[in-house]
Amino acid sequence: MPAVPAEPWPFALDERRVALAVIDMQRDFLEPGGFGEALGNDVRRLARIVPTVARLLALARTRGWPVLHTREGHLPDLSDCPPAKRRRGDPPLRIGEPGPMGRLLVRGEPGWEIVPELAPAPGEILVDKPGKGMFCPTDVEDRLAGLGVRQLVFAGVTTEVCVQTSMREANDRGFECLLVRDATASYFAEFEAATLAMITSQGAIVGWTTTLAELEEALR
Ligand code: C5J
Repeated sequence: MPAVPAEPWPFALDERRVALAVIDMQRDFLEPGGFGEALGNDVRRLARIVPTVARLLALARTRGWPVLHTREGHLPDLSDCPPAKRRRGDPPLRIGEPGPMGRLLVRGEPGWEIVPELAPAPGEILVDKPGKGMFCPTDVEDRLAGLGVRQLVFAGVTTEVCVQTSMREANDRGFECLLVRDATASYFAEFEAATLAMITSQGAIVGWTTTLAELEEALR
């Protein structure tokens, strides 16, 4: 088993039991005119990790790991969007309102799609989730169990919201979680740094972090 250099200590990667989870690399979060920008964010910090996530995806595919992609979004009638969630943000720019890439954060709209550079390949797992965490309420736990997956390598956006929530959910379910630091981003540099620190604190209380170069090197 390769030991991947990681914080707080090396991660014993088991390639027979690992999958890659790419969280919410959707146009709505990464491109101007989407939900992220509607919330007042500068999307450029997120867009710049796309080449790194593409390299990580290529690595996982070459190694034959299962790959899953999550998408945050709501049904067109918004019946799966709690009013408390919809009330956040300016009324004309709330979830379900029209934007330059279609209705904000609604399934099937152009903005809800994964950015073309990271498009899922045939056979990869798509997890459509109405919330921030990928387990709530989805069938991902059963699908991972069916594949014998016990370790998850994480990438995606945003570090402190959907990535961290999904990692915490996975950690509570007994998965060993490794986040690739340069393949995740937040709209806020300070939240990104704080999340990376809190994940690995107290002896990997949520999981481990590494860099893509360290992971590549460990697998060479
Ligand atoms: C947010 C996400 N930030 N994918 N979603 O609302 O992190």
